[in-house]
Amino acid sequence: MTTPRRLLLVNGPNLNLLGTREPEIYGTETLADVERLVAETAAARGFEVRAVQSNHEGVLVDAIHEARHDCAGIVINPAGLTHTSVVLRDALSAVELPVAEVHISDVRAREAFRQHSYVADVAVVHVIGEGVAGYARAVTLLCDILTGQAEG
Ligand code: CA2
Repeated sequence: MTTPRRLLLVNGPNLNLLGTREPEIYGTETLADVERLVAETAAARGFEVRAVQSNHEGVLVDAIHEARHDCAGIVINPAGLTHTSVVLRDALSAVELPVAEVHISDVRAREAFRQHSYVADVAVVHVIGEGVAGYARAVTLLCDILTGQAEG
């Protein structure tokens, strides 16, 4: 079977509020802006994108499971589930697709409870604290891996 030219973009709980609250932490761009940026960045590399955002863990797990049928990789900002969810981590691990983990804010410089990510060691790309632009870099790095252009 040929590798599908599609990425799954997953945004976790509360990211539907992006651009409406806490602009000093998360900026003023909206979830729609993020989804557009990811789609445009991926299209430039020949990939289409299926985007999902949910405030419900099980919906995200189902979307990740579906991806194994028709996606080549996953870009995910698990939001608060990053720091709590073995369930989400197990789903990402189970589908055996390359995963790019994105955080808009620099979680390393924030509260202690944000320092641990259950997703980090099942991801091959990590982009942290680069704002919404970090999603574009994550897509580029993931596409490099998928098309065999990664360095090192
Ligand atoms: O920096 C990130 O991207 C985070 O994944 C965002 C999560 C947070 O729990 C992580 O520690 C770091 C929070 C997402 C909630 O997003 C909001 C956006 C605007 C207003 C309120 C929440």
